[in-house]
Amino acid sequence: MKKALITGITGQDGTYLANLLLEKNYEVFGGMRRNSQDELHRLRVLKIHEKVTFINLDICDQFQVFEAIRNHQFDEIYNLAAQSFVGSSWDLSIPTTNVNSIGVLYLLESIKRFSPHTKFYQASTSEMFGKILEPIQNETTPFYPRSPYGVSKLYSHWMTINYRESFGLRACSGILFNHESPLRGPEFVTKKITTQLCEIKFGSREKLILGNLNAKRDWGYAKEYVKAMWLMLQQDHLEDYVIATGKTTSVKEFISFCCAELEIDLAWEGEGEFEKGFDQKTNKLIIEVSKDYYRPAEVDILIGSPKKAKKQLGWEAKTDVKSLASIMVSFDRERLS
Ligand code: F7E
Repeated sequence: MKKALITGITGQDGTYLANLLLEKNYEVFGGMRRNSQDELHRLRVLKIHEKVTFINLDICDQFQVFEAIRNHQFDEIYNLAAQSFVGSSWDLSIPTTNVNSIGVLYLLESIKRFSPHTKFYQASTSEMFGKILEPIQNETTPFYPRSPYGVSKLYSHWMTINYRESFGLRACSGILFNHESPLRGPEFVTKKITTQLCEIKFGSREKLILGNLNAKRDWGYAKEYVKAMWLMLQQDHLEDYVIATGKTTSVKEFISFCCAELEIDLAWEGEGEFEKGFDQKTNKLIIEVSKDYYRPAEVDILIGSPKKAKKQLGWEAKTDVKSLASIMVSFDRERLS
């Protein structure tokens, strides 16, 4: 039985990955900070909260990391612990850097010293491409991060490469583009849209207030993306991969897919911060823009090339963004009705 540690196990990706590894008969350990005990709700949705062995682990605590890695001698470690909300990273730049950058260094250093056979997966991100330098981003596209989050992740991306090249660590990064699901946190735009549109439909909310409606993202289904993480660690030579669908969609288009699912007949008026969405059946204003949700520096558009992942890992995205919107709306509709 292989032993895997998932840091950030209580998040969307941690939950889906734990489920996948349990199906593959791994002994799954979940790293949790002491104060996150109440955050098992996602694991409960998949009914796996009693199948995971939890260990007290804050990756910002150097000694806890050293000890956990020395004592358990894991076969694989998936580092999904992060301050992952880009929007907060300007206000929280120091804690974001501590967990997203320095925490990763503690993990790499501990593996090097105490458990060099352990394979290591680092959750890198399309946010490292930021102000894109190539229209379609692949593994060789230069980076230009636009947020403290993107910068912090770029540090850990390069550190992972550096430990692989300098010390022969079996470590790699998945450069994952946006990936969503019913288990997505409510602060991210897709989940905010699906939840709040359902509430509007059921009459418990009047308006959905958003930021930049024109931002475009390459959105895939998280449940499929965790499979790519696992595949990366099963290769003979560990390398970094872009994981994406290869298609981009605006926030506004995502809203339209969700409205169609909910049979909301939406009409738009105005532009930019004055853009508004009306329900044509009820004549009510249901969507508004607020500059409060604008970011100090925006990533306008991202499109990833999944070619290398398809060729070398045999991985490709199966769920398109419209089906993803449908899956998320169905879940929220059921939950809120
Ligand atoms: O924003 C725009 C916002 O917060 C998407 C994280 O998982 O994916 C995620 O980062 C876009 C941005 O995700 C609202 O300005 C408009 O352009 O859902 P998001 P993200 O920032 O792309 C990457 C790959 C990660 O690695 C991150 O950890 O939507 N937007 N109005 C809004 N965004 C939010 N959150 N809320 C709004 O009201």
